[in-house]
Amino acid sequence: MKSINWSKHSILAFAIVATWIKTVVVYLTSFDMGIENGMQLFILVINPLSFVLFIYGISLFMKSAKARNRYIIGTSLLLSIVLYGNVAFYRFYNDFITLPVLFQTSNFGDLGTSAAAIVNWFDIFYFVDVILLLVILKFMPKVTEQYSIRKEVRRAYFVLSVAILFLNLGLAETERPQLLTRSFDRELLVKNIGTYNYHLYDIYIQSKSSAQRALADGSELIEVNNYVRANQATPKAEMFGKYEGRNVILVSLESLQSFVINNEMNGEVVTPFLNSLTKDKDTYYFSDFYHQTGLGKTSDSEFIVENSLFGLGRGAVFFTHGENTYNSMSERLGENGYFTSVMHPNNKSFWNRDRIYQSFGINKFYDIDAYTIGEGEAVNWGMKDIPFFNQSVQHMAEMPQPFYTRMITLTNHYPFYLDEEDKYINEFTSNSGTLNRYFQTVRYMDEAVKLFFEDLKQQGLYDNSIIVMYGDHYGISENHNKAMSMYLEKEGITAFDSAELQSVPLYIHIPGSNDGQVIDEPAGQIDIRPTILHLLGIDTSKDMQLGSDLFSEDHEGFVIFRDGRFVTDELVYANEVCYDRGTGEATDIAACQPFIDRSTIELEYSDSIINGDLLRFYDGKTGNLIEENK
Ligand code: GP9
Ligand code: MN
Repeated sequence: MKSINWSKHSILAFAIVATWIKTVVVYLTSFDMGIENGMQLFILVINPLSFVLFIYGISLFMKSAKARNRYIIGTSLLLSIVLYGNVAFYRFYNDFITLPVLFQTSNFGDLGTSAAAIVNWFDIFYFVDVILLLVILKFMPKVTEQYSIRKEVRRAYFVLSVAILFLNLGLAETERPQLLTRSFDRELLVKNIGTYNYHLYDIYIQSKSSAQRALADGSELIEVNNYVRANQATPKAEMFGKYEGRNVILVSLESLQSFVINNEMNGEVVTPFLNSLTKDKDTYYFSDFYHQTGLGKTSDSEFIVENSLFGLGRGAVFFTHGENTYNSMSERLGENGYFTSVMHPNNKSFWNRDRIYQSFGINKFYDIDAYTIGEGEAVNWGMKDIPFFNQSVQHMAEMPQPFYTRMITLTNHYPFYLDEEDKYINEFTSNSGTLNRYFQTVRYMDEAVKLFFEDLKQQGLYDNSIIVMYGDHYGISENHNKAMSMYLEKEGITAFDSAELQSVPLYIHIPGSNDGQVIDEPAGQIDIRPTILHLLGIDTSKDMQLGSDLFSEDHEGFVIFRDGRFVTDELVYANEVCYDRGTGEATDIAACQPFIDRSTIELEYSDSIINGDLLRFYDGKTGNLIEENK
């Protein structure tokens, strides 16, 4: 077998190695990747390789040395520009470029004015591989020789590139399960699959979205509008506007499910404070309330609460449709004189929050940079809830009033780790460490909420606010059914049980209302938007929303899950089986059929609004279609 003559291929080999090394050096010096262990570093080092091999490998198909060399130089220049573009963007925005920002000229307005501060003379380093290639080309005569390459060698080369890609994806999947199906965060994507692959992925997602958008037109909205208008609930007169002008504080309680509320674990109370609220004179507690999220988890719950629409069945709508036109609750409140914000001590680009919050018209995002995390104040995913609440109340004290702020807690997140001093109760005793620890982190969250109420009182913010708290999604997945059945003292967890376990608590706490109740009608996150707006006296009769006011006489106890399951007073539909809620036994599917039909329609309408970006054709003030394409 004839061996490969490396000197002939030296320019190709050199280009690959140079771009590879340069990319890794740039990762480590120009971005804050937060590498936590050897495996993450290893993934970071190999992640540019598959793409670099592939793109330079195309030169192997070129017949003339001139074309080949030109292609290699051109490619290295292009990759350098992409990488450097990200570096410059990152210096300014602390984020990686995503396709839509390239089309948003305002971003570059900002960049332009501070270009001098962003660009340095030593940035020439980012082009070092291009420069070296040019030098080689000039001084190494061999590289200008003509050669042809055997088919098998070429095939082996590309097989290698694909193999490295799969190795990379496999390792990334173990480090960060569901990375590509859920998308999470640009930083995590770059860290795990590399800048170049990330851009391809981003181009794929964004172009899919924009193709669907381009094909849509406003007429699709007529049918949706008819449905929404026919099903909307009239607010109860005595509740509408009853708390006009109050501040609204929404608290997303990470992974909190209802099964721990008013329940014990090995004789210990899990949520003493949240239990007391269920009996409190100023609290409406919804005991049959459900999350309606999909893969987008927290971000889906945010989406549902803000828009009273569903997230998507695939991926995370926060990531795939961050640039759409929305009529969010924040925007409505903003129009009504509210200062609107979100508080969450995490990287701002996580779940693409920084971008979609702009589309929601949210005035300010208090991200990780708005918090000071002292020693011992971080665990698991980041800042602990107690200092988070504490510093957030200080931020609130500075906000113009009335304000609407949405707080997203973090400590009670899988895998539910805590520092010793924050463990108020013992672990549970089952085969699942996850479930065992869950009770402890939930107990910690309960403590955090109690202290939060005290902080609010101390700051004088309590009396004039409405505090709404809800669980964002499940914390214990079906992987822990065995342990769950042990805790619930059941023989096993059926599809019926799993559906009911999707219940999360909802508290609407209104200081001074003196009307506290437990409301056991089925309800879902999609109902939060109209409920709050109506309490504040804001009309939503023209809004394109699928939920309905929980205090309205017309509110229907029918909750649709994102995956097509549903719950009513009497029925649960799961795993294509219709269950009688009273007995938990299967019943005639005919009983469920009308609800199956309606849930299919509602999910479809919600999807069509999002995929077609249809709200750009809708005038929320008049309820009319806007003819011209925005
Ligand atoms: C991340 C936090 C958790 O910022 O909201 O997200 P999740 O994993 O629960 O969707
Ligand atoms: Mn969450």
